[in-house]
Amino acid sequence: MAADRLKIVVFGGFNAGKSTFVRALDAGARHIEAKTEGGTTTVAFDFGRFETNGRKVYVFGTPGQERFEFVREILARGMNGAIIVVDATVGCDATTMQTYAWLKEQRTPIAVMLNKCDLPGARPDAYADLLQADMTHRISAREKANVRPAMEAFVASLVESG
Ligand SMILES: Nc1nc2c(ncn2[C@@H]2O[C@H](COP(=O)(O)OP(=O)(O)OP(=O)(O)O)[C@@H](O)[C@H]2O)c(=O)[nH]1
Ligand SMILES: [Mg+2]
Repeated sequence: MAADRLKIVVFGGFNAGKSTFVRALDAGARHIEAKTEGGTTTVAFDFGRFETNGRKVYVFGTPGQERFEFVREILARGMNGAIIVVDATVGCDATTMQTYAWLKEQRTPIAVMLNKCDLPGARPDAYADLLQADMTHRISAREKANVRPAMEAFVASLVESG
């Protein structure tokens, strides 16, 4: 693995909070989105970057809608690790489970972010065992203060195992 530069790709179902997660890591993140009734949806990708321990980390958020499978495949090329964002108020959809199986098959290091834990309807414990990842964090992507340490722990694990 190139020690000083890492590519991490963020997967997860529609509306899980992937774009919010990327923005929490980088206030200057870029997003290619379309308007929906309830807000916005990613139609290409999110891009953010940050540095930790002298390493540059490039973060790509994928679109969650099923029809964008081809975009996810393109963004996944050459990644060092994958994040799966789960909306802990609704759980995992079939597309997320397929992505998870595919990442496991490729032996990509995975960190699961059980998201929206700030909401009263969140049931992270119900989904924690469903996806066996290298690490699992309970977060709110709206809180930068818990997103950054979760990501730094994942980067550290990639560097150690790499
Ligand atoms: N309460 C709460 N809302 C969140 C959290 N994370 C994301 N949201 C909200 O959930 C909605 C969807 O967030 P996005 O970040 O756009 O979700 P996404 O996974 O990128 O969605 P797609 O690109 O359409 O797949 C937005 O209204 C966010 O503000 C969270 O941790 N807590
Ligand atoms: Mg998005």
